[in-house]
Amino acid sequence: MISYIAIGSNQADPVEQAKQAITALNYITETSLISCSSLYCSAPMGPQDQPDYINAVAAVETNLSAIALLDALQAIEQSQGRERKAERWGPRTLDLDILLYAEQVIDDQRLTIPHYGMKDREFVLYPLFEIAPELTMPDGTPLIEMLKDCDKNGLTAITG
Ligand code: A4P
Ligand code: MG
Repeated sequence: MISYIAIGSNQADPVEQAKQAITALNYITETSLISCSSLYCSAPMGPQDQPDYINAVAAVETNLSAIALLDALQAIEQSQGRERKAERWGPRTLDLDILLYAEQVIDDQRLTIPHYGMKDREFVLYPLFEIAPELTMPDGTPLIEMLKDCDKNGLTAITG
């Protein structure tokens, strides 16, 4: 299965956090990294009294179920010092969200796929488009159509 993973960080050297997470994806059992977007700098969504984020999107090929992949991603978050706090959309060292898992639509207690927020998030849609310009959502909507309604909001690719 091909799955797309969103990477986000705005604490404790976010560029390094993102790079380390990308490396870690390739070490998940039965999973290999296919491609990864540039790293992007984005303005915080949610509380504004927090640093800008570094965001990226990676594609992996995996034999794991979606839930097993989520477990592996949460283990990576933990190993990179993630603390779960009550504040919604607050700062974090690392957030790894499953955007898409093959063509599947999943709606259970632990997992909503496609990711509920992706359609509104420039820091998800533009990096995803960089690595998968031909992608369509499980409901048939082309990714490129979603971009037309999504302001870049200052999103910039960073080099290095
Ligand atoms: N969960 C359900 N569906 C999924 C999925 N598709 N992928 C559940 C991953 N997890 C999923 O997530 C809470 C629960 O969501 C998980 O236990 C899982 O069972 P979490 O990572 O513990 O909590 P969270 O990260 O605070 O929630 P969430 O919803 O992932 O946060 P968001 O909505 O991603 O917001 N601004 C910029 N510029 N860039 C960012 O990356 N990120 C956030 C976090 C806020 N502002 C941001 C950014
Ligand atoms: Mg998350």
